[in-house]
Amino acid sequence: MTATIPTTDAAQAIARLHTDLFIDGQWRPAASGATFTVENPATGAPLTVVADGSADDARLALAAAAAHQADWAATSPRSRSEILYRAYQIIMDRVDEIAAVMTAEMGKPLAEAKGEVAYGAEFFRWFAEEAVRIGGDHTVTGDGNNRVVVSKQPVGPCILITPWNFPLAMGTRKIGPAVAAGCTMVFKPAELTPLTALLLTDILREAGLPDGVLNVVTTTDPGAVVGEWMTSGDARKVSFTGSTEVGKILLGQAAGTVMRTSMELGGNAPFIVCADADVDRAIDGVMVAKMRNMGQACTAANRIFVHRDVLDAFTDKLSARMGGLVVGDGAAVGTQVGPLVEQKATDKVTTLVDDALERGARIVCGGERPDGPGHFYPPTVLTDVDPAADLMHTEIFGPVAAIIPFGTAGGDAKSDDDEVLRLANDTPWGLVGYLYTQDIDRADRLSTDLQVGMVGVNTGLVSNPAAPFGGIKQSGLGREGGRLGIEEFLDIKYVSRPIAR
Ligand code: TXE
Repeated sequence: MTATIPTTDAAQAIARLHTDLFIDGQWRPAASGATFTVENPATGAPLTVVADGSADDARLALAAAAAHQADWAATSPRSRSEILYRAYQIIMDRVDEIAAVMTAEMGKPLAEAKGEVAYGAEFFRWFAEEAVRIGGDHTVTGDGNNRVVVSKQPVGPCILITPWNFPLAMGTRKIGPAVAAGCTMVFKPAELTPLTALLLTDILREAGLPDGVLNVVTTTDPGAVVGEWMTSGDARKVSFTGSTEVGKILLGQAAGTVMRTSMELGGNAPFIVCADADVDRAIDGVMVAKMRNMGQACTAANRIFVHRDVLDAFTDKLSARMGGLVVGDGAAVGTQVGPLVEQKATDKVTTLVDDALERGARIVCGGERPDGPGHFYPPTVLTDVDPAADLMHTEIFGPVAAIIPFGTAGGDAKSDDDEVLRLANDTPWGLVGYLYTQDIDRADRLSTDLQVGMVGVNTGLVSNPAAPFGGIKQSGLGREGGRLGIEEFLDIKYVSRPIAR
């Protein structure tokens, strides 16, 4: 396939990439011959073209996954573990190359991309270790007459669908446990960022993953490709990370075959700064929770609730930090904030900020969209945001810190906590919450009563391969990572046997 080769550092890596579909161990063009162009969001320049798969390609991919399931399930946990560990090592040996590709297609600054590569690789190392620890259970029935052996088996062929915001880590977080558990897979990466996924595919192949275990279909028609997989009856599980809207479509389709589902959907994270918080520490935390990935994370601090006692200090310090960030092409030395992923994203952020301003919010810094190429939005701080503003009820997915004051100056701490809990929980989402306080009892109470799956106490970063990532309410179903991550890819079976006496 011909490709437009850019003149950046990523060019050589992209030129070496396979850009076809990967089905049954073979790179092959889409059956229709169609391709689509991947662009650099910092410049709008084309990077390369990749195969644009259709339902026909999807059918072949799932057929390959189904055909190899039994053999793959019969491999030893140790051999699956070794493949993952080799892939982990290859990724770590090629951090710079993978990060360059990721930055070129997605926009995040190179330093962040390298951090994601290390984070993403760690899922392979973690699940290499979990692969050999898939245990079971054994008991004797109450009457003493039967032995019950509970074992775990791979659920079967899995559908993996990833978003564009963490092009490597969202893939490894799903592929790692699926490989460890002994599941075959069909994998559809986001159409905005297929290149990192294709590089990862090549790495897994190099690490020794057998043909047919991982089948990859890139496409601009996810509804058709994934719809084919969801309705065919051959897939036994879907693991999705993306918008709540698409998650609901998939849940509806999954009902048709009663397929197992893992859904990592949107968030609307509250970031709570209590009156007794260490403000400097809270600023460090919010810079991570808000600005990582230019705010394009489901864990992003969407609503920053600041107690009136520390409001001025927090707002001043935050706007000084945000205003000093260097915005530019993620590939350029010194860039701290890259572009958003596409034009639609900058338009969405602009609309949300305009709505907040119309409802009385004030801009403390930023807010002016620059002219020129690339999908840039400046780091922006808004204060006095009305809890009814649209950005309080939508994922901003951009570098906009929205501050909502709470509590009464020098007021009763208990009623202040009640107020902020009510505001924080007033959302259909429940992925993560952050809170800053130096009072251990308050931390315990707020973390207990926040309606979320994850809480960061005096930290702005909760993602960790050792922890079970996931949310409650409309943020999703299931957990990824940690000891629980592999369970999502395992079925439970018990065998009952009379005890011969
Ligand atoms: O998500 P989509 P988009 C949120 C965030 C963002 C908004 C829109 O608020 O602004 O969603 O982003 C695939 N059947 N998150 O439009 O469409 C798609 O190809 C099957 C939060 O990019 O959900 C991609 O692979 N799959 C989220 C994946 O779904 C379909 C990360 C995600 O894209 C499909 C991303 C269909 N009908 C966005 N339609 C997070 N949890 O971090 C699309 N897809």
